[in-house]
Amino acid sequence: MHKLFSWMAGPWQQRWRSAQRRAGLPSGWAPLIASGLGFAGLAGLAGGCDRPPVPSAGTQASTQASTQGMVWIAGGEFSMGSDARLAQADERPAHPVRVDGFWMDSTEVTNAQFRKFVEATGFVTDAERPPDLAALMAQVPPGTPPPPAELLVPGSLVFTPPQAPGQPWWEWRAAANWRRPEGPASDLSGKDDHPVVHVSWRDASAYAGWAGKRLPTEAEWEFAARGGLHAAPFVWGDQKDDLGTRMNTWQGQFPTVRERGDGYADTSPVGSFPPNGYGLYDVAGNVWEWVADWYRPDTYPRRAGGGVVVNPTGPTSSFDPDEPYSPKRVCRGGSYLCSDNYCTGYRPSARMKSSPDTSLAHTGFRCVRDQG
Ligand SMILES: [Ca+2]
Ligand SMILES: [Ca+2]
Repeated sequence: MHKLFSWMAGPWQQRWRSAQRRAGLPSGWAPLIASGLGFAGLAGLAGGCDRPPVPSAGTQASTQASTQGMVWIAGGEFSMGSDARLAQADERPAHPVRVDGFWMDSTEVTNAQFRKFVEATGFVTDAERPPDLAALMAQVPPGTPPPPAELLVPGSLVFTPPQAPGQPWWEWRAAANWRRPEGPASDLSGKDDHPVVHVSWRDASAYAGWAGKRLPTEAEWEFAARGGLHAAPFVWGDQKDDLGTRMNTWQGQFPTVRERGDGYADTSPVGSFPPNGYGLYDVAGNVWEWVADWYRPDTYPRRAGGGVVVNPTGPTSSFDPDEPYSPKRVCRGGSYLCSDNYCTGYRPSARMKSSPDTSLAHTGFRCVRDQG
């Protein structure tokens, strides 16, 4: 569903639910608000086209793409997914997967890195473009009323603590984008080494292509995030001790009480917390990270019993029963909005999904590169 729809309130919600019922679909996004999986699931996106936009100028960062800032992840076999108590249905069952070796960015892509890409190519992100109404309406059930024309302006979703129980915590804010993450009055001062946010899957893919890299597959991401600790519930092991020293997440009761127990209420400079066993920083927390795969909740059950799955690239198309008209890609690793008491998306098996043109204040990415 388009991010505008996720923001609109009151009578429009009732009309949308009616359209959902007429289409024989679950009346969706109010339950999502309470589910935690609604973090990004609420936020479909404009554009609709899944093909990453091509930068308008320049080609690649260099013809000999560098592995500077990357670590070599020797491939291997691991148990993907989880059957542990905290695992959501779409993380089950754990199943054997093998991936070949690859290079991976040791950190999330930073604002400074993304700025170089934009300066070299003139690239314009999805959040900086007006939504395409036709593509937007293709992501909601027939009969859904369109948003008011005055809302069809560039913008993105910014986290705003709800003032009352049941209110959404994402606010659609015009002119919010990667350069101005809180809206027109904000900028990136002091945030060069913070992860870039408000970038869509399409934007992330375009950056990766320019850098001579690609987005990791979901299997590559999870293999790397586990850091050699296969089947451990956390990227550092089994102990749920002092999470504030491990990663940048949410301390306090989400979504109303935000404490700075780990030192950061929002994003943190990449590499502010200890790396995992493979030398990768912030694979738990800070920002969610786009991966290449389409999302389906039944990806893992479809693999079960088939032996070791080798270099899986995910399903060929997406389906999310919560929003069946909105194809979605997978995000991994949790964010500064994930809390111990509410959302445990920082677990290495946790999966999030969002439409490929969605941008959010807590979602970024990192890239990988093949050997050779
Ligand atoms: Ca924090
Ligand atoms: Ca992360």
